[in-house]
Amino acid sequence: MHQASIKRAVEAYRRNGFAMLPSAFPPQHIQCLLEMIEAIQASLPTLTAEQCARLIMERDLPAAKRNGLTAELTGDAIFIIGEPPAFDYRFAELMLYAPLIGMIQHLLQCQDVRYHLSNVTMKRGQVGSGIAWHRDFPNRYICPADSSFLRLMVCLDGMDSENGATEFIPGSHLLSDSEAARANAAHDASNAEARKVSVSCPPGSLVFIHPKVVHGGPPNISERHRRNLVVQWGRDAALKDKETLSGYSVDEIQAWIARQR
Ligand SMILES: O=C(O)CCC(=O)C(=O)O
Repeated sequence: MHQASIKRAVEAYRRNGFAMLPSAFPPQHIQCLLEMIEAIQASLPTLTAEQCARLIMERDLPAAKRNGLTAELTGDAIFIIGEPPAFDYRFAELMLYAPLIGMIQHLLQCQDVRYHLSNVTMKRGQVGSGIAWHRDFPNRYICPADSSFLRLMVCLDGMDSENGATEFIPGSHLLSDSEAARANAAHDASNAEARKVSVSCPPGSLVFIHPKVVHGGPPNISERHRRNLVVQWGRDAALKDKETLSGYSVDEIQAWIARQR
């Protein structure tokens, strides 16, 4: 990652509430992540009940989120793989890619950053659902008392408006935590529809999401998959027992990986 593009990304994150760094993740790591994701999709019949409970299937989401496409037409397509390191420890290894952790530490202004959660948000070709406008702070899954965290997306396939690119309302993060807790993201988005930005990016790009920026995105109407690895990192060890690694520092995750090998 070049210093000048990092500086621009940090400024964009502070100003707009999101930032994109193009093609910043090594191609061999992207390939490995895609293979692990497709191995999970292909092994659905043999997954344990505990693993199945971590999946959200397209067929279980409302048809309205897929432009009316019926549940049957989505087959076995997975929408979200929750806690991917519980399927393959190498997901955790790749999340620790050093330049990535450096960016997270920089944006959170904290050296001892803590893992909160991760997932793969799929939007598979033709069937991938849209995501409603929302702010990540507050959320009902893993959320500290304040907005001292962020989400990072590793965009494995790249994104464009046809394959369901993430959309943002720039500047919508500029409110207090208590205002964010009372705000209605859908309402805020409809008031600012004209300012909406769709993030187009090549494979391997990184997107940093401020916890209070309003974001969402349309369904995937292309033939191509749009697979993103999403990781939430924070300054505090939020909700330790939600996922195996929740609350872990980088060193603790490394020690956990060493035990899985
Ligand atoms: O996958 C996306 O496009 C957005 C993910 C998202 O909204 C989130 O993790 O909060």
